[in-house]
Amino acid sequence: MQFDTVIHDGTVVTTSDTVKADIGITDGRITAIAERLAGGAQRIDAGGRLVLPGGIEAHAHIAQESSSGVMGADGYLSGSISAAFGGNSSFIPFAAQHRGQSIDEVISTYDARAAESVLDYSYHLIISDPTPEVLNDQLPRAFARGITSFKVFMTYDMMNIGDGGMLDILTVARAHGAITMVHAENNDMIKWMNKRLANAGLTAPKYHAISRPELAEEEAINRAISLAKLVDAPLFIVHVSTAGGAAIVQREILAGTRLFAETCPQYLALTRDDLDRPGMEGAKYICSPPLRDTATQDALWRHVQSGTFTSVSSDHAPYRYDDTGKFLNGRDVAYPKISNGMPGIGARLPYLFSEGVVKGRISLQQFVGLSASNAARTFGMTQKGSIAVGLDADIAIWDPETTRKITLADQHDNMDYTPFEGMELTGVPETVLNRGAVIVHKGQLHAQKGQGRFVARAPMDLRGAGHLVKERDVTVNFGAKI
Ligand code: DUC
Ligand code: ZN
Ligand code: ZN
Repeated sequence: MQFDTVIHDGTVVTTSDTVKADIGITDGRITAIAERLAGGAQRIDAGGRLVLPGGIEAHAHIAQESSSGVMGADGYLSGSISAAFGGNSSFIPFAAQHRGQSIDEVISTYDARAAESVLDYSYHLIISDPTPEVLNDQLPRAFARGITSFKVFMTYDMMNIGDGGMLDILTVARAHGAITMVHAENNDMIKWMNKRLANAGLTAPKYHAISRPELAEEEAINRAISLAKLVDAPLFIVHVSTAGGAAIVQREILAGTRLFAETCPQYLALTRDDLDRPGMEGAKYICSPPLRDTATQDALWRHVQSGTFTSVSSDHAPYRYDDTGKFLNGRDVAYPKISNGMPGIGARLPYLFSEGVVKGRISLQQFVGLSASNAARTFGMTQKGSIAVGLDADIAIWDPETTRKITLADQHDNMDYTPFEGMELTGVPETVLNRGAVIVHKGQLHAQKGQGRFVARAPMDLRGAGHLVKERDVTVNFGAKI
């Protein structure tokens, strides 16, 4: 067999196996896996290296305006390059609908923005305006194009669609085999806390941490799950930041609810003390939900270990520490006026590998699941997320031993800080391939702007699990078809 590329002498890892094997690649796909493969126009020596599925970043804000209209610092070029240096072969950023926009308009805007990507990509649609046209015509058109997931907000006045809006979206999603992602925080609890803090003159960045109580997340996670159960729709809870929230997710998964969730490196690595850095430095650590404490970190790690989380995602939301980003509303402003989010798309996998695999918290198999395979299965990237004959040759070759300190320069994004600066990590994604093309090798970029392709995703298979609540079951609800 003729191969374009052979990766040889590496240790190939999937969610089920760790084997010494060579991989043959033809026309961007994996066409052979064997103990020894000869040939290959290009041969990549993976001796002493781990050959893993390329990461799939399932939560990133790229070329996206925030809920208050602030454009992030990374477009699809810098965002995808940073992701590639961080061991990813594809990503699924958000395409955000702001009120009054049609979904078709949103998708064509993001198609233009994403044309620069060096990674394959899809979008999760953020829905903030679920009008009848959106629900009945525009979302079905988006599904037909292979956009099979979206995010809704339970907080932020400009985004919050209320419980009724969520039920409508969950119902449409259920009908098409799409999955709904939710930012779960109780809006009124946060507004009430904000008012009390403002009245007391407590405006420094550190007060952001207490303005969004753990209970606000826990209550909203509980409510979101109840809403999803009422219409028997799959649900994905994004950026879980609390022990209580994770425990609810775990309990529901064990009870058979079709539920998925993620946490993020910042909730595992950083604490609210980072918001109390001198001057306005704490602004760098403002994200929502906010950073918590070390007890929460321990609890979240236990949930990572025990399988509560589908993935560990970056929630890359890059606002520079200047007046284009964090301080768009001025430097000495109260915390609610500071742009909300932090970068991390390049650091996600090196962090998870080092703190997870190298420190013995998770196995290599779990790492592969949390970094790529689970996102591929959950979000319908059927050609990606594992190493098997027939799949796209999306591969990350890791040097598992080299130790380095995280620096801003290593992130290759458009940011002027990294919240993980100085963290010492072992393990480097040395070579990254997207559909067979080497895009990063030994610290050098080999990708061409725009070589990434849109990935049409498959609907979720909704057979099997799932429960019809009594009140919607025609056999026991007096025959009401609702
Ligand atoms: N939610 C996100 O997912 N990212 C940034 C800010 C937010 O509220
Ligand atoms: Zn969110
Ligand atoms: Zn986010």
